[in-house]
Amino acid sequence: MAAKLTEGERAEHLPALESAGWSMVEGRDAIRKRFTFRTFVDAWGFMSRVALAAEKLDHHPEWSNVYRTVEITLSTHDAAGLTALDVKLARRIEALVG
Ligand code: HBI
Repeated sequence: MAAKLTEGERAEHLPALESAGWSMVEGRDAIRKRFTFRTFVDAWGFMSRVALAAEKLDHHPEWSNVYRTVEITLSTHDAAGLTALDVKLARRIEALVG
């Protein structure tokens, strides 16, 4: 089972994700980002690509879509908090948006 990120690992990995727009969710050990696209179809295409990336990692986002926005929350349920898997998936998502 994945272990929760240590303070050192958080200091190493979270700043870059925060610069990319991810932030800690209040009251939870989780990170969240809202993506806005030009159209609903662009948002849906993004979700399809994220779904495939998530499936490959066997790590699945909590997310919602409203028209052309997609809000993604990442946390590892098995560990009840952030693990390296969340960092990995967040990075892959960033690579997908370019
Ligand atoms: N996705 N985000 C997230 N967190 C998990 O703990 C998780 C998951 N997807 C699959 C998964 N765990 C399974 O490996 C376990 O439920 C068996």
